[in-house]
Amino acid sequence: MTKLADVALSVLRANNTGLFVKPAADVYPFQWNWDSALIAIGLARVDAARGRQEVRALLRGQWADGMVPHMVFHDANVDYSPGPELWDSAACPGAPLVATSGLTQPPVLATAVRALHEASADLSFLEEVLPALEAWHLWLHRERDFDGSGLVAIVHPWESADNAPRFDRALARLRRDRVPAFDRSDRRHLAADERPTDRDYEGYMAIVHSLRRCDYRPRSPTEAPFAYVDVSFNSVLAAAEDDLAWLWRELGEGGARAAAAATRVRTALAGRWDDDAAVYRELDLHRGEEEVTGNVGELMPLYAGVPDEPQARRLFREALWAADRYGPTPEAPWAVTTVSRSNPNFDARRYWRGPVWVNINWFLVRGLERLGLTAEAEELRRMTLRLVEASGFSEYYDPATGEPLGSRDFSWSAALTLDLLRAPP
Ligand code: 9WN
Repeated sequence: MTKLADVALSVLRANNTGLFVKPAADVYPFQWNWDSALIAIGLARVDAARGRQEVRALLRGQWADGMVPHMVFHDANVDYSPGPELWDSAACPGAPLVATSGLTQPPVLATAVRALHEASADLSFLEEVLPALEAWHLWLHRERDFDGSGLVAIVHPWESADNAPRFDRALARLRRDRVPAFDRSDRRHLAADERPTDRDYEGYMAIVHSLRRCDYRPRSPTEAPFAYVDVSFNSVLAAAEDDLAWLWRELGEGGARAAAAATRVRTALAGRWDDDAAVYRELDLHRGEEEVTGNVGELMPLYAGVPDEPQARRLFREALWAADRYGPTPEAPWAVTTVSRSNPNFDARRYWRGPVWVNINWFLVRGLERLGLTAEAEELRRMTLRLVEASGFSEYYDPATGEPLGSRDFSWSAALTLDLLRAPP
């Protein structure tokens, strides 16, 4: 094992609660959905049994209708707010015994289960968890494909990239007059200029309070104050459906539903290609117009294998690696930025509004590899490893200086480094 892998592993050990690996020691003491999946992908490289435990712990939070929540509040005496009291999940029909949030997050979990299976096959584990994954994916298509497009909508920015500028207009529209006072534990740990603003949080709270009235199950965009067909979320879903179909075949089943769903989502995403901008268009359902947003989500169909090879090459050259958009420049050598430099809302330090994130780079490396852009994938993979080597396993990084931002010793940055290093299982 390399020194970098050793340090990555020590971060995961330090954040291990015994039941699950928390995203970070102080800032994020509970279990988050896609964090656990990404952590399990790293664990597949070093300790698949521990990775399976991560999946099991998350699935304890699954609701009767199939939703796997974005947060699971396992018993813990910790300083975190807004916490379980905001959601009051126990009052909702079909909620599990453990307290959870009422939202979901990008469904990376099937991809994690596949990574664990490829590292060390365990058919009985597949028998245990595939029905739960199937139920969650079915729930997404049933409950969230509001417009029948084949793509699912998110109903809260916390289901994707919190304060990304692509959500600004939808948040600005919200009524905030009845939002009760709230506390933010993040403020006790992190610099305010690296986090969402209080105005953003008022919007987040307004959406939660509104969704609470329908037990977090809006039947249409009219019942959901925020309804956004997020390209990034759908790209993760398409890849996860592929992986779920693959897993069913390992069990000797056809996986036909998941395979058909992967094709449906991928075809719908392909229809979002914008030939002028060489990226994919997003859609705010309340606004009703597809648009190029200058947010990194518009590159994510690469991860799901959506573009053909000429499109993928254009996306790389004209967007992902372009100096005036997401790529490196002599003054700001670290890529990929989470917001295009040409977007007036680009902010090099503030959370999902510009900084480089390891998980986004990992998704894009995978996508480039999948489409056969091997040299490009390798360049991004090596850059990402140089970044964590220079600046540690932070939550995100300043693209100009590489300065670590947000929480230090962040679990998915460490876990995905183990995967990017390609450590032997
Ligand atoms: C709110 C845990 C989570 C990630 C999200 C990231 C951030 C929470 C926050 O942290 O969200 O859910 O407090 O800002 O945006 O992607 O899963 O790491």
